[in-house]
This record gives sequence, C-alpha cells and structure tokens, in this order.
Amino acid sequence: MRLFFAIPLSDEIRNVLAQYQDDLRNAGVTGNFSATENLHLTLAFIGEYPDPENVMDAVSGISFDSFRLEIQETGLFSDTLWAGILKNDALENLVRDLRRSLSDSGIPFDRKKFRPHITLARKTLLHGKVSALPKPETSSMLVDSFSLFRSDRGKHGMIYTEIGQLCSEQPEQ
Ligand code: 2AM
Repeated sequence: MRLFFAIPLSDEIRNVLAQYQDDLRNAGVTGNFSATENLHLTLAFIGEYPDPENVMDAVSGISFDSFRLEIQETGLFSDTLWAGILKNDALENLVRDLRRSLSDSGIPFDRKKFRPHITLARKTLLHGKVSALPKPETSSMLVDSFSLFRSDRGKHGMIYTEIGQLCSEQPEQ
C-alpha cells in the first residue's frame, strides 16, 4: 500500500486553484493538471508500507491546535507547477511532530526537507504563451485535521483515498 499524510484542501481553495489551472490552460499552457479532487498538501510521504493501522497508532499521540493555511504564490520547479503556502510556524511544528512520531516508531518516510506545496500540474510547458506566472487569488482555510491517504494508480490518473484522520485539540467549552 502506498501511503502519505496530507491536509485535504477546503472547497474554497480547491475552487480557486481549479480556476487558476483553467486560466493557464486557456492561456495555452499545457501539462498534466492535477484533478481538483486530488489537490492536497503533503506532510509526509511514507510510500509502500503494509500496515496503515500501525501508522495511525504511531501518530495518535500528536496534539495540535487548529491553524490557518494561506495560499501565497505559484512557481515552477523544473516542469512541476506548484502553489506555495505562506510561512506558517504551526504547520512546520505539526510536520516536525509528525515526522518525529514516524521516526520513533520505525516507520520509513521520505526525509527530504519539508517544502510545503500543492502540485497543480506536472510536465508543464508554458510555450512562451505566459511569460510570468500570474498570482493566484488569495485564499485560506482553517486546518483542524490531517489525514492518512492511500494512493492507487487508476485508469484515468491517481486515486487518493482517505483511510485515517487525526483532529486538532478542541478548545474546552
Ligand atoms: P509531489 O506532488 O510534489 O510529487 C502523493 O504522491 C504525494 O506525496 C504527492 O503530493 C507528492 O508530492 C508527495 N511526495 C513526497 N515525496 C514523494 C516521493 N518520494 N515519491 C512520491 N510522492 C512523494
């Protein structure tokens, strides 16, 4: 089973990013654009691992307060088009705790430095039609959970299925 932790995005952010993808497509940019329902922010990529229950057990002790996430800019890394996140200490602390918990439990994951991004398209070609990437519309969301996903190759692209969730601490009523 191919596993990763990610924050699923709000409908508002998905809609803003889907519109952004459409605007670029209409301007003549080509590429494999990520499907709207697949847009997510990866926190840790585990890869092939047989036991998702063990993974959820490993992170069950993490506590975090809900926080806001804001889309800031877009860019190209080689031919991958991404949307970036405004610098966010709460997000970085969460990822540090998440990765430490995985490490402590001996669960393998990709240890590359965390560079928060949402992949909007791969194999992107601007064809000289767009000289500079436009800025996306401002959008933000409250993050009060993150999820474990499994990733499967479907007939028409990747299929991401949420198989576990960890919620933020609820303030006392
Ligand atoms: P990417 O979009 O930048 O490729 C599911 O594959 C998610 O895990 C994607 O968001 C992907 O990021 C991320 N990911 C991080 N490290 C990965 C790796 N080594 N292999 C595949 N996906 C990885």
